[in-house]
Amino acid sequence: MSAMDAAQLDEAMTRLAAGGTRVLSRAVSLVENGEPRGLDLLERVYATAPHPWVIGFTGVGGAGKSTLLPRMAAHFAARGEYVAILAVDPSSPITGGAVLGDRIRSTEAPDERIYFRSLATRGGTGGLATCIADVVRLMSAAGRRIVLVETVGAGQSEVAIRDVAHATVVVTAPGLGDEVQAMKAGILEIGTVLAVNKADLPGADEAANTLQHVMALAPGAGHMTEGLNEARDGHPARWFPPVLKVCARSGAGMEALIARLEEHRAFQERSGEYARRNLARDRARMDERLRSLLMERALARARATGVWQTVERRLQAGETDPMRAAREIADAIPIQ
Ligand SMILES: Nc1nc2c(ncn2[C@@H]2O[C@H](COP(=O)(O)OP(=O)(O)OP(=O)(O)O)[C@@H](O)[C@H]2O)c(=O)[nH]1
Ligand SMILES: [Mg+2]
Repeated sequence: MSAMDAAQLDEAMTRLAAGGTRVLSRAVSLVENGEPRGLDLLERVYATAPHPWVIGFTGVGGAGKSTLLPRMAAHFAARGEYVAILAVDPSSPITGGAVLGDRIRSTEAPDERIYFRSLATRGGTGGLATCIADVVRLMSAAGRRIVLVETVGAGQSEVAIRDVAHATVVVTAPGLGDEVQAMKAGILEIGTVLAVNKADLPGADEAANTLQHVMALAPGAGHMTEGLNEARDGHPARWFPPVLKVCARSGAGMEALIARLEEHRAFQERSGEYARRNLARDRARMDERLRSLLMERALARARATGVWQTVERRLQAGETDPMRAAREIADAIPIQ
């Protein structure tokens, strides 16, 4: 648990940069478990590694996300890119069978250009979004500048991924009947691309058409074409989510999907949105780190002056309650 010295950190960073998956897996565990050595490492990681390009994938269970991500990663890898796939499941216990299976899979991955990892974290003290952001940045330090993130389970993880991703692919498939559900959840609004997977199955065309119609009815959709709409009639350039049919099983449509995402990234870079998202992430991380540093210092101070012990004794004796006790300690800590 003890912290690492400078020489050990240098070595850890060098080994990370070499791209080895075993070293990377150990580093992720340190960060995921919120260990002091993980924090030491993160200080180096944030100081040296740039933000990677992060693409989030969301959509109902069974749409084919877990099949699609490795397939997409393989296409990136074939171009010589190093990629990370993160599956985020805050609901599953750390010792869960599926997660264990996934972790084993990561060390057996046939292509070292593709690193797979599932995160079963509940986010520790800093919250889920912070943990994902840290792991994402760690991937960059390990030379993986493209990170694909799959949300598993609904709600919390989707929000956390939206915070950290530059783009979101909403995945659906024929026969799931979830178009209406997706509309209700407002999920179409967050999509960069709407991918209708399982194009090999009957009903894929119909599902894609339905989605296109739904999108055309969205507020502000009038006269927009799929993808990039250049500035005109007083409107700035805007992005309208294209609907794409893909087949994760055969890989059909994968290059088109990647091309759309790259087009979107170029648009974001040009408009400044890409940098804005990175900055928002950095600000959130700064605040989170500041919170925990101040907390550590304040508690150390309260213990050193004996205030914490005095109030805690009164709590034990039933002379105060937890809420009042906390306020008493906080009030006794001088803030210069
Ligand atoms: N026919 C066909 N089946 C597919 C395709 N892609 C995925 N599947 C199948 O669909 C099922 C669900 O795929 P997953 O990749 O596990 O779906 P998921 O979205 O990750 O599901 P959750 O993790 O439960 O949310 C599996 O049986 C896949 O083999 C495809 O392109 N065509
Ligand atoms: Mg899955």
